[in-house]
Amino acid sequence: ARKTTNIRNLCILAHVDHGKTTLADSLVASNGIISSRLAGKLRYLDSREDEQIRGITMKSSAISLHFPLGMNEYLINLIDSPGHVDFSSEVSTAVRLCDGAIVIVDAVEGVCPQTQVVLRQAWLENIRPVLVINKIDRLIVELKLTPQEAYIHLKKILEQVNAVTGTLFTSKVMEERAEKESEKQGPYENSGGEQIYDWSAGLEDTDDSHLYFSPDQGNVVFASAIDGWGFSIHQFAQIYSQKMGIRVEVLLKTLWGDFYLNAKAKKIMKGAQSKGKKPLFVQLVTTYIFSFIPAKVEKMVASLGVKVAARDLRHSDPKVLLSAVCSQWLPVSQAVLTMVCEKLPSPLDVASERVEKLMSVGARRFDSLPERTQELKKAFLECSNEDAAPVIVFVSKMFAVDSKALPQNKQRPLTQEEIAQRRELARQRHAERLAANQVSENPESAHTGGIAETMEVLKSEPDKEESKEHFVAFARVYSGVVRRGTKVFVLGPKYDPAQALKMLPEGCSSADALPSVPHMSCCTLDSLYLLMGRELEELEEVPSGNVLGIGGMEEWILKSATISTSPACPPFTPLNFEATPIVRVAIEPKHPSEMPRLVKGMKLLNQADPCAEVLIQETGEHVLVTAGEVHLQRCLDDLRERFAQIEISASKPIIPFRETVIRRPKVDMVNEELGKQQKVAVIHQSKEEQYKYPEGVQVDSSGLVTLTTPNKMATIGVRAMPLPEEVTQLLEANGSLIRTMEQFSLSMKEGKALEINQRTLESIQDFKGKLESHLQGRKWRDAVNRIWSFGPRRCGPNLLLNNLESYQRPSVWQCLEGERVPGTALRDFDNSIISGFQLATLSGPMCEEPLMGVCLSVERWDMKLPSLGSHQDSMDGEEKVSDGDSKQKAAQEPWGAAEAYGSHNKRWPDVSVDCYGPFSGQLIAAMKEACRHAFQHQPQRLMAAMYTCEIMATAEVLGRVYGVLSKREGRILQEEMKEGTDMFIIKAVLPVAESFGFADEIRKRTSGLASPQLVFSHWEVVSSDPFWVPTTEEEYLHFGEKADSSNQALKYMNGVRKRKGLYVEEKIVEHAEKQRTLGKNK
Ligand SMILES: Nc1nc2c(ncn2[C@@H]2O[C@H](COP(=O)(O)OP(=O)(O)OP(=O)(O)O)[C@@H](O)[C@H]2O)c(=O)[nH]1
Ligand SMILES: [Mg+2]
Repeated sequence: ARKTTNIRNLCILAHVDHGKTTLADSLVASNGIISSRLAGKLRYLDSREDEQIRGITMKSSAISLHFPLGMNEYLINLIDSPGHVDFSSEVSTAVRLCDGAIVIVDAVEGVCPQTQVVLRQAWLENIRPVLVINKIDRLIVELKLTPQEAYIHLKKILEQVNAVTGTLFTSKVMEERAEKESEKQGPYENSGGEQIYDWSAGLEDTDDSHLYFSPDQGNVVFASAIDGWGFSIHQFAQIYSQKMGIRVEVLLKTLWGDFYLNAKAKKIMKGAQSKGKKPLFVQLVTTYIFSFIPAKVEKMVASLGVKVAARDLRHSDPKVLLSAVCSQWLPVSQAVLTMVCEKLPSPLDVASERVEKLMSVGARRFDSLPERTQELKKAFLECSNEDAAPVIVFVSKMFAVDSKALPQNKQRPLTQEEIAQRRELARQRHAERLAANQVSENPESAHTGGIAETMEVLKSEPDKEESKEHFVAFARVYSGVVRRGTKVFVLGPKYDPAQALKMLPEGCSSADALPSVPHMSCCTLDSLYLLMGRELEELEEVPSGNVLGIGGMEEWILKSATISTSPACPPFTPLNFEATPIVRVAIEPKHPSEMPRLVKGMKLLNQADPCAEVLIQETGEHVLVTAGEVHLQRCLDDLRERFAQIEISASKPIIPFRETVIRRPKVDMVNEELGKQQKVAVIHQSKEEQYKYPEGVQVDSSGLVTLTTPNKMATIGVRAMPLPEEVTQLLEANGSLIRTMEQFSLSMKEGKALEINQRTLESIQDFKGKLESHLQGRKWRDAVNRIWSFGPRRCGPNLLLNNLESYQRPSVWQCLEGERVPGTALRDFDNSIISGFQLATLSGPMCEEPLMGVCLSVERWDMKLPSLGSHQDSMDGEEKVSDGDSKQKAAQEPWGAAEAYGSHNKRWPDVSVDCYGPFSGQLIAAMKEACRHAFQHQPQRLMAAMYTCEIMATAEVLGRVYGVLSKREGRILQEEMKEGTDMFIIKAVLPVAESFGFADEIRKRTSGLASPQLVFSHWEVVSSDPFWVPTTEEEYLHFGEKADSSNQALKYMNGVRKRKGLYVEEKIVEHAEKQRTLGKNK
């Protein structure tokens, strides 16, 4: 069983509750680890208490199984993953270690949002999926479908799933993949002229049919995991081949699809539908399973040779009978594991494209990597177990186990006699205690005795010393053999083999004493484990291609890492996390003295969860960021019960907002066109007039804000404009491209060139083209080429534009230019302007939340030239570079010519520090202030984070669902009937700020029928103006004096300001009343 071709690494993926863990139970039971009677009820891989209580999986866990098939003995490393959207990062950690996946779809619910997500994840990681349509029993018992209806229903579900795969296939990812595949050899033909696809060899065919799910392709199983039965058409083909004397291959091709049996001619014909015949699948398959009439059963049972208990045969509930017969006749584990071994690739079949992706080539060109690194690709492809092969291991997450659970600390399982002995001992002790105490503290225990007592003894014995958390790394070997005691390099995500190879002596190994290299450390692997669900088994060595656990790595690895014996190994590409951590809470210990334990606990939690983030804010608050409410709850439980073991309290969730500006509205708050209303009295002056700008800040009528540094050396003019929505979205979506561009510019500044691969360059070109197409019109002329920076953090959804005509700086798009355009050097302090912009976009003036969708255009930047000569008055040395100046002048003077800025002899030696501090700092502060004022001069709005959710509900509870949604400011996007059911699917969006308790409320109001999953979707402008006060009679009548009754934005804004300890303006309202009286008295 140690042959690499016989290993399958796979995970089970699906939408929440579609039956992953239940199916895993059946597979586990096939190995005798749990009894088959309990399979489906135990949910063995849900080993956490809260997983069992809530009935949902929260952590991925792995188990190794054996499966004999024909002459071969397969080793199957199975990973069960959670389906709830909050835990999708756990899915990412599982998918990374696998070569294939079982995707499950509920036969009633069909394709759900997470089904689409997991299919996408599988594609992105280049792993091959097979499909299980689960809960077939519900079609019989709940929907009461006839065999014919069932066939049509199943066909629809397959179409749905394939539609998702189809869109993935046509998407860019798939195009590239298809391109690569077509270079390889196509299918070969056998003598009969039929095409045969050699799956087991793992060759990719030009034919794309294997990308789709179809029973005749052998990649679909129909199952009822809970009842332990399931089948592929393979099994039926075999049964009928014998019975009817038709070749298995023919049946395989015709059992699914538009074929029917012509009984007279004893032939299978095409065109069942047009001729009104029963398709073969109905006639030979669903008829048996769907019309399970008890009278017929006894005969059938006899003919199948299945043993069914007489009690079950006479059971009045047809479901019991169905399950009793089918689980023996068509055991689900047989069907699923056969499909897995035949259709999923072995570790040897890894595609070269996947290797390059894993090797974290990212935006770089593969051939720009060091030669020794490139050579490692071969090791990946060979997946060799030779001693000479380099060890390459990837750790996708760290999980905490109790020290008691480690095999070293655990006694071997007790034999029957030992258990009996202990039980006796326990009984004696108990009796003694009873006698001693007279009064028993716990009266029940005296009666239960037996097992409970034994459990107590088993538990309490090894538990004397304080239980300590241990971390086990969840990992896979990609090359070489991992042995206990091997010395290895642990490579962090930022490790650069090119840099390291230069620093390290030729041919060194991890056993040598080496100079310290950034992001690399050396350690010894001291414990290796076989992952067996709840149990770990110690191993001496693990060969290539396997999933394993590694103990004792917590000091070296935070969440994930790459381990290798070769320093040329690149760190693996980071995991794709689908979830955006968005729910944050501040955490405090109940007793302040327990702070150190909280800190330690949060550190452990951070390590144990792939997606939770732990931050300490400037205010000293300990903040926990999670993917959603359910995830938050789990993290808090973990902290309380496990990692900190103290009482803690968590703040209300901290809701993130964004700040933006919009175009001046044309209508007022009562929807009347601005300027046309009768202003009966001036109730309020317009905002601009109220707003007092501080000294040194000037604003002209067009909104240009001008500001001078305290030392009067520099003057900056900035204007803020809203970006078109499409542009903001583009910027949001292309953060990683922007980062690559930024890296490129940085390397250019340092005089090196980063080699960017063709594909990335094309994406950047494409991105640029799209930006250009959305930035049209006079206002945006040449804007794309004038982009100075992105922000905040140099890659966010805001733009800094260089609208200084006299300053041509190197473009942010330099990487697209074949050669460097000469003569475009940076002006001194260019970076200060960027930094000021970064600060301004990181926290806005409304409530210090980041900006979004704002363009800040620099239109003036004057610097006073300090007296270079000695004889002149400093004022004479003043030179200007600005738009306001005539162009000729700018062109003539030395400061106008860009090269001059870069020359070193004209730096600012004298002015760099004065009584106002370093000049660059003054410039940064001035730029930041100018941006803030420019922002405030425009109509400001908050943006709220929005969730989307899909709710499934029956017609009766629909009204209540809508009630809850509208109360929480939700909006319905779509409502449709789910085909073949009486359920409605409602798609809605609602603000994250209103979402807490939403899922619970929906569940309660609909008696548990609808249970939505909230997925972060986008940012949306809150339409109300937080600074709004009524200025017309109509507005005044409509909103009343205080005008804050309905101002959601103001509520949000003040909420954030209060939390941050910022000044909360409450004067606006007082002011308003005074104004009004004034107006009336006139
Ligand atoms: N009728 C029916 N119910 C099933 C079947 N398989 C699973 N269930 C039920 O569906 C529910 C969810 O099953 P799980 O196995 O926990 O689902 P899961 O996909 O692991 O869920 P998460 O891990 O939380 O995403 C349980 O109540 C099961 O009893 C099936 O074949 N038929
Ligand atoms: Mg589960």
